[in-house]
Amino acid sequence: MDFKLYLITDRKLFTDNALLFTVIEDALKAGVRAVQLREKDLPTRDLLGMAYKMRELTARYNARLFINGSVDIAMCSNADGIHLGQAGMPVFAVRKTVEDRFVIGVSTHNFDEAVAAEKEGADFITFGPLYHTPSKLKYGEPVGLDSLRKVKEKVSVPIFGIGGIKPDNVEDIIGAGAYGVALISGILGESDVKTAAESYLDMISKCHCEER
Ligand code: TZP
Repeated sequence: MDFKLYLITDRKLFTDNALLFTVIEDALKAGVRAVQLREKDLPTRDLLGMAYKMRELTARYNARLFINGSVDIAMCSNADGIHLGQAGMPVFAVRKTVEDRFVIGVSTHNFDEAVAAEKEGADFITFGPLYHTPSKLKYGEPVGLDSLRKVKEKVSVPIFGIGGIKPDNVEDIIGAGAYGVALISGILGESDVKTAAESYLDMISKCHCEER
């Protein structure tokens, strides 16, 4: 794993897709090195078009590209990885098929999902929502840092804290055992995306320096 900040897309935050690509480029200029294309409601061909563009953009900055949920689009767009949810393709089936061709991330929301994801072959997991976030109301109440600590005791793959991440809570999240953080609105919802991304990267490197 060569990134600790995992930026996730949500095109609905923008008036058009071109704007999403502009702000993703601002984040890449700031030093973001991993982007997950997460546009679950898009028809396959539209998603493929976005994946091609996102691959071209992320490659220019030597950044990893993950495709949410879609093994075929990850293959066709030559992405680096696939990010799986709990409702779609199970990790074991994807791992068995792609072997080591793709890095596989898995979204987890409780202890059992986290343990199962590792067992079935995930390279890393996201765990949350840790805090309240309007982006994910359907997952209900935040799971909190104590559950993150419990997952960390059992799971060895890198854990990215997710859900309501702000620069001010990065230190607590990493202190509770997360390897990094994954987020949408904390960066893409800011008017100055480049400065926002830089502040997360600074915070993360500060936390990891203090750990040593
Ligand atoms: N999974 C758990 S919370 C979440 C996802 C995809 C949404 C994160 O969005 P934000 O805006 O960073 O809180």
